[in-house]
Amino acid sequence: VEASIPEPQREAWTKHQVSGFKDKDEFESEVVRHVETTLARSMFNCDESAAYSAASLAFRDRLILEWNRTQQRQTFADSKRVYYLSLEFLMGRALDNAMLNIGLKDVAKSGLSELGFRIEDIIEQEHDAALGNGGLGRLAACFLDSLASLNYPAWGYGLRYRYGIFKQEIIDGYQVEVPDYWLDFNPWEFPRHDVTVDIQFYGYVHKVQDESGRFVSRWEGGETVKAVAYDVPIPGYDTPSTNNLRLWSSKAASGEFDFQKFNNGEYESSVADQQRAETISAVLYPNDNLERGKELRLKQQYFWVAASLYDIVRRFKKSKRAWREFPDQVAIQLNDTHPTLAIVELQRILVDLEGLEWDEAWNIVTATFGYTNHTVLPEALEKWPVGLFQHLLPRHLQIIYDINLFFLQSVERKFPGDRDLLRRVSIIEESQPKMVRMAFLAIVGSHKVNGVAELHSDLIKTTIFKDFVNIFGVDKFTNVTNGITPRRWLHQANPRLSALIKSKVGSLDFLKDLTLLNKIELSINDKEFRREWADIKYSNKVRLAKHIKESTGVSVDPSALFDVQVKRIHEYKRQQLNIFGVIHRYLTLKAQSPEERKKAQPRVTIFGGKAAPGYWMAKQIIHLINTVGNVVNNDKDIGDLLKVVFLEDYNVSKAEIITPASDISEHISTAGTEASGTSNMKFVLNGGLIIGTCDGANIEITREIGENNIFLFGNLAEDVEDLRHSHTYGNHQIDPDLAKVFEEIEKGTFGNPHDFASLISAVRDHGDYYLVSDDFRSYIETHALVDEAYKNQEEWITKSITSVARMGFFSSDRCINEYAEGIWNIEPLKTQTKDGTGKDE
Ligand code: NBG
Repeated sequence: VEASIPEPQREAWTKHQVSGFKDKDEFESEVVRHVETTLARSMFNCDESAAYSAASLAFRDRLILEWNRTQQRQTFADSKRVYYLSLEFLMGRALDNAMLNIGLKDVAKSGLSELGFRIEDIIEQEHDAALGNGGLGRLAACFLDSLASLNYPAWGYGLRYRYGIFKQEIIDGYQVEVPDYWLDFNPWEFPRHDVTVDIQFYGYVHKVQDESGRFVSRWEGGETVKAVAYDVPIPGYDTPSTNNLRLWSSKAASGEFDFQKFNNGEYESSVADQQRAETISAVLYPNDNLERGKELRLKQQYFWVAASLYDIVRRFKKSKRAWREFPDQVAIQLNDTHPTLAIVELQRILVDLEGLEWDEAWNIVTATFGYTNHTVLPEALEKWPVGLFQHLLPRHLQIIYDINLFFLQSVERKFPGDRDLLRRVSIIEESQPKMVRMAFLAIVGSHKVNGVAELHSDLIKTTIFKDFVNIFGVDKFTNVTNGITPRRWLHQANPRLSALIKSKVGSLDFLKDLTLLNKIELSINDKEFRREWADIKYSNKVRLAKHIKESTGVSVDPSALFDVQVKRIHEYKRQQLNIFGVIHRYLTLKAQSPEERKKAQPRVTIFGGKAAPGYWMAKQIIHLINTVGNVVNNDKDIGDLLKVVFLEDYNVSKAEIITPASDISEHISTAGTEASGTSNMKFVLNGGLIIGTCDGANIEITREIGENNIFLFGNLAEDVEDLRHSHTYGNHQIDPDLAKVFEEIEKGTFGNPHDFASLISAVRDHGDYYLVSDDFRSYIETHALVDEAYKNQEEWITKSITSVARMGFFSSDRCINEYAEGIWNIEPLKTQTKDGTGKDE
């Protein structure tokens, strides 16, 4: 439908061109207008929540204008776009980020103050957008920030869950999950009720002859659900570029069917249909690094992928180009295997709906997709039963079989007679029941596959995807080490540190080119600078101590060493190693005389993180941390020498308080299990040191900042397999100090020992898969080194400054530039050019 205004009337439009607020006065008048009209309130009933809404709407209006212009620029330029498909976007709060990226936080601050509000209180009103589990979802959010900040033409596509990750409450030391209904009023999204796509499920396939006599497959019958687009503007930092995150929400496809039911008096069942449709986008699956093969999850995946591809293809078709130009216009990145069906769906669109030959279509498909692997853990690799596919997506299963057939034929040509190889690499696992291996499908259907840190990218090439390296050649596999956005994780979370760095770098340019941080190393001996550096850390710790007091009731001394482990609770991340270490420390202190104890370094050990609701062991770990805290924190002999706290409901906005306040943080996964980790980068960027294993990005952090500035311990990835083997087949002796810790737990010192029996037996009796005992000794010894190092505050500050200075590599901007060049082949768009196209003049 032609919706463009005819030439003669455009003058009126131009005359009334809208623009966002530019100064404090205009901001205030926008806030008042929104309070009085959009929210239908007045100065007599404007609370902080209303002020938050109105301020956010004022910023959103500005953003949407820039968003429109950005989209126009991209359309004019007609250059290649990248589409980032992610089932998770862990965005956190939007207002503070928008104010800082646009550069109008000071304006908003004084405006709000004149209207009677403190900006900090207003920011606090916002509910986190928590549409993700952990690192994978937060990485997607950092990537959106970098894509916009670097002016890349990019869209994110995801699901608009009504319930994000659950809220965690700790009741009597146990995790209790509470639903997170976050959409009550969300000023950051634009519903696009005119942008909808009908998505089909179930039904059957039959072959028909088209006009030219060719046999084509038709997928018919089944159920239809409507996808409705909701757009979230993503502001770039210090640029007018504002990109789009499109989230799909499911609705019943209204139509005669419902209407008929309704008229027949089947009111209930027509409402039930409605609800069933809405279930698809109702809730985020709360698993991190775990897949469970539920039908609804597969439905979510297809719903989201089909709607996104329809949108992408619709946009491409407007340009009236030939299909073979599709990969020149479109790059699609698969964030893990969750969107792998997009490969099949595009093949289906091209072959079944657009009439392309199979091979021509397949060349287009493989040139379009890139796949990022985020884990080697077997329990996290997606597999779907063939029967489930057959039922839900019958045509897609046929296409998968065909993709597999052609792939296996090519393998057979290259490695004739190697039946075992064919079995190993088949997209269909010949198990009972047969399974579709999504990672293999993603590899076969993409032109590049990347891991997220060097060690991880090496591991996928030598272990889980080894055969594919032989088949496709090593060049198909690459590494892009993760990164984080310095806008949120330095400037927003730690404004004083950002200001101090600015005073040495000369400007805020380091937020756009993080390698400029290295300039602060020149000031390493500047007394005033060092004092301010230490003072900032201290005041961040005071702020965290206040938060700890308010949320747990425990008083902690800000001058103690703050030791932090915040991340999803998982056996491979080894919070159990940490808490066993804490018990060991407690026992050691208890055994000392009051005189000896005086020499000990006071510590606060801080934990935070959610356990997947069905993950029994992880929940036991949370429980043990809390019972240990209870005993230790109330022990008069111990006092401030050791405190143990568990902060409930760890999320992005809490991370913004916790990260700047750590002295040391723990990244202690069993070597070879943590693909990258990204909080390790956030902590170091905020001047905290880390204790960690030789795993994931810890290795590259060490390379950048120097071995003297990190506390590494534990066995190496290359030795893990042998150790595991020896546990099972050798005489498995556990570490004597760890055995004492177990004895103490079993004595009932920390409550009913029965509650922790499985934690102990996993190590002692069931092969200690995560090498807790093997690494215990070096873990304890390394912590003693941390204590010693901390006593020398001057040395510590030097380490802290040096580390920050050398963190430039870990900006997500670097990372996005690597994807753009090595995988997507896209260029940034100029934001200002004479002809308005955004293309180079
Ligand atoms: C996670 C890894 C992390 C990594 C993030 C982002 C999954 C499947 N993987 O180590 O466990 O930092 O991905 O790449 O959630």
